[in-house]
Amino acid sequence: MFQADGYHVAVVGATGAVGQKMIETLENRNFPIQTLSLLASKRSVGKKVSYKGQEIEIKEATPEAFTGVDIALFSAGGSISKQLAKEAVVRGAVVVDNTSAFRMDENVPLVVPEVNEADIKEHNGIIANPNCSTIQMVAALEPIRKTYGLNRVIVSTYQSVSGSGTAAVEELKTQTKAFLEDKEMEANILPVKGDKHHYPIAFNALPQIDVFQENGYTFEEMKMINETKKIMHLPELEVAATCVRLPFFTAHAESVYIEIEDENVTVDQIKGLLKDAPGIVLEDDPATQTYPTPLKAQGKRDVFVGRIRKDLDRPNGFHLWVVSDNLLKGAAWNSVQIAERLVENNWLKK
Ligand code: NAP
Ligand code: 3JM
Repeated sequence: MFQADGYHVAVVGATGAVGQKMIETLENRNFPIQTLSLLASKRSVGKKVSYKGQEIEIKEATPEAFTGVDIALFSAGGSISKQLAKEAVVRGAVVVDNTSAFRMDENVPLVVPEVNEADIKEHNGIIANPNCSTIQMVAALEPIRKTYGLNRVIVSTYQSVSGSGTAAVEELKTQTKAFLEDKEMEANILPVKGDKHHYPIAFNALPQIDVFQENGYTFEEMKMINETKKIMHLPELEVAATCVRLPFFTAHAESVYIEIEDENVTVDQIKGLLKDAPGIVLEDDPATQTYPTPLKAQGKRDVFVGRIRKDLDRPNGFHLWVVSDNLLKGAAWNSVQIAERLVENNWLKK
């Protein structure tokens, strides 16, 4: 089960929605692990989590917990990453960070392996995992950009509650039950945990994910805008985003409008590119009502694309529907993929 020639791996936020999927993904991928440290807050110390049939006790995430760790996967929120990621790095670990803490830092690569794998090797101890909504979109757009160029992106998202953690998942369950029993729905978590105003998510749609910025966009929208330009190495790319939370549990869907450089491209040519692209599954056949949905994408590692149409007014415009499991490709799987590339390419040590 544990390999003597494997790595010392730590998962920070091991009790959370993302952390749990990280542990599952490490297990499913048979990642070469010699020791596995599962770290969370003080509240969880002593809880047990199973890995390959063995019960592992949760320990508190402290600077000393990273002694001897080779690879640390962080998903305990931005403030924990800001406190502890560098503590892990000074102790010799390479950190794959799932939070927004370092994503726009120019010394930190921001990586979706299907798009910019080579950026991993430029790391200085920390590699950032992009936001879930960004990851699935850039994975779908990269094959198109490579062949036909990309000028503009306008995206609207349809995001599940698991993106806001286990408390939001519980809140949707409780509110749904209350609503169906004609009781008052209590809202304590969404749209932003810890914020002043809360709205019910059950039977609703919330056009706010993360906090508002001065320009009127939410932080989630600005993450999509800024991260897309960085990952695709297209600082001049025009990107606009509207991010919406909806009452389903897992996977995010996106309506993506793009303008490419070439005006003579057909829908079949775009489909041909996506059909053979790494990590992408094309599910697109109006005749048989075939297209991706969040329920079908749940539990899968791929990014699913369908509903590809040419814009009716602009010859270089296309519309796509992109769906993926936010906890897998959007978080845990993308992080484990980065860890796999680190060890396969011998990029752990500089
Ligand atoms: P969650 O279900 O609420 O889990 C939060 C995790 O953080 C739990 O394991 C929790 O441990 C741990 N934690 C909280 N306070 C801590 C502390 N003081 N010290 C150590 N650990 C602490 O949230 P989630 O959905 O898994 O998300 C976790 C983080 O991952 C998010 O805040 C976000 O930054 C990132 N994330 C990234 C993506 C992405 O798109 N890449 C997607 C979702 C989330 P306890 O159980 O002990 O409280
Ligand atoms: C997804 O520290 C926090 O408040 C976490 C907020 C958060 C983030 C983030 O900004 O790191 C919750 C859910 C993300 C993310 O992936 O960007």
